[in-house]
Amino acid sequence: MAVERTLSMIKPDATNRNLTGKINAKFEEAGLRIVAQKRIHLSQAQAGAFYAEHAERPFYGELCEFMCSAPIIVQVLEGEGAILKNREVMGATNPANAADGTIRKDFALSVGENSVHGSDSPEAAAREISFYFSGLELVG
Ligand code: RTP
Ligand code: MG
Repeated sequence: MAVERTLSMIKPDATNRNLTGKINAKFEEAGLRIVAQKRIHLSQAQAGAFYAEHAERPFYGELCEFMCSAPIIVQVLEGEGAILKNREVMGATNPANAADGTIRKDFALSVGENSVHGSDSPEAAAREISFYFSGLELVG
């Protein structure tokens, strides 16, 4: 399987509870290398732009407000099949449906406050990585 890069966000519910280290340990244990990482505080407009694909969904307003309610960690994870592997490590969107040992099973508070985001396709990964990082910030 090819080495890929994927965009990850550690969401406000997790940064508020100082869970960045525990979440990063799960990525690293799964063989995902953190090749870029920074802490930022999104504006409402930036959160809206990042989640533009969800603009028509009923939870869009709530999601954007939540994502700019506190700082987040944005990061690029690299590894074999990293996009799918990260989705596995994250677990199901709704923590009630997430498998044992996944980030969302262990840490998420609800379907909305679910601790992490991960790109869901190669196209999304390319778009989402370039939303937050320049080429100079990506150290392989
Ligand atoms: P993500 O994009 O964050 O990695 O999560 P996902 O693919 O598992 O979920 P997606 O359907 O893309 O939804 C994006 C985020 O919106 C929030 N959400 N809230 N209240 C709700 O019913 C609801 N559904 C989704 C979650 O924070 C979800 O991660
Ligand atoms: Mg998604």
